[in-house]
Amino acid sequence: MKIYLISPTHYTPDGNLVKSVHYWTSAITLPYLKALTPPEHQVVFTDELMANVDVNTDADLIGITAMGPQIARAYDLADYFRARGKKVVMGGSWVSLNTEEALLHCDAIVKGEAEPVWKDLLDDVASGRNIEGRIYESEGWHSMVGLPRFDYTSLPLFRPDLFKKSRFYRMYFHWPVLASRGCPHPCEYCSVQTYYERTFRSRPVEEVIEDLQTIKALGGRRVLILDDNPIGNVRYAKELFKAMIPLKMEWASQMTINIARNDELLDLAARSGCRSLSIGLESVTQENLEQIDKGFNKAQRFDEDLAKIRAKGIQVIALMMVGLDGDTTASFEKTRDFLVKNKLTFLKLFTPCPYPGTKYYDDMQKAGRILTKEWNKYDYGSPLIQPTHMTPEEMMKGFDWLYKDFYSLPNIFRRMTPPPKGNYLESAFYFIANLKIYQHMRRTKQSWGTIS
Ligand code: B12
Ligand code: SF4
Repeated sequence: MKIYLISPTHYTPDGNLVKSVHYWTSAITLPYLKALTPPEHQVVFTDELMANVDVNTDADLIGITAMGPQIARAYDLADYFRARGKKVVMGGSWVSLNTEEALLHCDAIVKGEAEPVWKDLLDDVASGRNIEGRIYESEGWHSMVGLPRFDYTSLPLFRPDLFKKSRFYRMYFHWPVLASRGCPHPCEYCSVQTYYERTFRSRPVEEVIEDLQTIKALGGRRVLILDDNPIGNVRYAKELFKAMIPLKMEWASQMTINIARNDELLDLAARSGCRSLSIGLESVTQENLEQIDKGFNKAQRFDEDLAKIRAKGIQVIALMMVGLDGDTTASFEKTRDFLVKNKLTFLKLFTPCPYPGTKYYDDMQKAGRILTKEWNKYDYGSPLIQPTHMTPEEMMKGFDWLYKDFYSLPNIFRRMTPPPKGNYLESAFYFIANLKIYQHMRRTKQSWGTIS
């Protein structure tokens, strides 16, 4: 059987497809699903962010994954292929949390992890059994032991040509590695903890190290640990970081600010090559943090926590939400002051996003505060909920202002100088990246919901 797997891109506000010629990392979903597929089937795949979907494919089965605002495009592609008589199956966190809606567009759904059910689904399709309306879901969670290995050179957003010839690209591209799944925290807007039901599981350390060795053998040194929160189990994280030290690789990831509250863990992260961390600070107002059930973030400790991380030469990418219930129009300036004072390397801003399936969605729905259900707007840079102390227009004006001000030339200089001790090449790299974002913001008129 021929299988065609697709990761769609998302639409721009005027309905065009977002395209890119290079990207700093790649999801592993497509090559991983290929590795999970029994060898009697043929699998090809496309990530639409950097390539065009083969709309005339002769595949028997189309598999579509989707994250965030890609879902709108994913449904359009699913409709298109079904109208041409193809069997279409979808998976990923969005469809898993919204099975009824997704089944309007595809034949069947893989709800949750594919490992335990993908083969059954393929057997059903190959033997002509009816899969329409079916939800393939396993009981419980996979142990994460012995996950199949995939071909790293086939990562859909990896550019082998550039990797060979450009030193800049070799620093820029982060090879994705999976160590764990899930997160034990309760943040109520978060689709990850909702999808994984607050579970946290990890792969055996030696299997992760083998993947890192594979990457190293290919000439890669920079890695993205793509987990949602790799310090979800501190003991495991320490063990992993210790085992990574001899590899002398460099890595980035996303995790909670809790890394700063455990000196040994932070030290091991730095020694194992941690260069940058995306951290969900979310808000400088404690009331906001409590409202979204992220009270483990202590706003009054952020200065101290961030200084500790910086002292280890680790760059911090701040993830912040604006427009939460404790925010007023004065919050934008307060947030900017905080970010500049603490010399944050990058900023990713989010408007509150009521992901369907989450508690936050239910709360906002009950309160009648959801402004739109056009999923292509669920890009984190659009007004999706009615704020309490400002209008949606004020929220977006503040959002745009904060982004622009953070990436203004004077603030880039304030934030990036002096650089943290050590890793000076890294600091130079991030300085250039800031200037590139500055340029990008001058050229692009609208909000920047999908800066990644
Ligand atoms: C790498 C990554 C990216 C990369 C690369 C994306 C790419 N196109 O290659 C970049 C940085 C570009 C990116 C961008 C974005 N991302 Co992203 N990304 C990830 C990340 C870190 C890893 C994905 C991955 O490889 N996972 C490992 C694979 C094996 O797991 P998986 O995809 O879940 O697949 C398993 C199952 O879900 C299932 N499955 C999934 N799909 C399918 C499909 C079929 C057919 C089947 C059978 C099964 C199946 O099977 C797999 C095995 O069990 C995830 C977080 C995470 N830990 O997964 C976020 C994540 C998926 N991203 C997310 C978001 C929101 C975005 C952005 C919209 C953010 C933004 N505003 O900029 C953009 C979208 C940009 C775009 N249009 O492409 C969210 C999605 C939330 C949601 N509910 O949809 C996540 C979960 C992060 C988060 N915590 O919020 N992302
Ligand atoms: S800490 Fe991050 S991944 Fe974990 S529940 Fe909160 S938002 Fe989700």
